[in-house]
Amino acid sequence: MLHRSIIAITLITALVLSACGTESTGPKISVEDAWARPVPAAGGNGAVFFRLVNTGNEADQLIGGESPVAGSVEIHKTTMEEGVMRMEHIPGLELPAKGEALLEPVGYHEMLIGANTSLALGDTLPITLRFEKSGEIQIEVQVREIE
Ligand SMILES: [Cu+2]
Repeated sequence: MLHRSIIAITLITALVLSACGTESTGPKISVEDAWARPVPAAGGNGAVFFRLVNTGNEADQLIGGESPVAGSVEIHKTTMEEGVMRMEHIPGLELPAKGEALLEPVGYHEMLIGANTSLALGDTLPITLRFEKSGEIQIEVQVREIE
């Protein structure tokens, strides 16, 4: 009898979850191909790159992040002006509905300011990405060479 009611509860839960699923609105974000540059020594700065994919029907915005390996994390935009590379701190990066945003070298990145450890090839580091609507998404990032 107890067994039967557990099955009934499980079925009801499954039905409620699937009903929510079909009516879900808002952004639905996944983070793909995350990687970071090596940081030769503690105290240096690092950069994290990835692709954001939003399969939801609402736009969102990447507004920052944090990592236990860095003093702070900022969203930066790299531009080339007359052969000089510049980085500027931007408050947010737009992620369109049913769209993508790419963080790549000579583009956007999440900058690790003041790494508290060196980061060597093959190391992984945790980083929490913060979004305006979706809140926080935690990912693991592998340190790689620039492709
Ligand atoms: Cu930067």
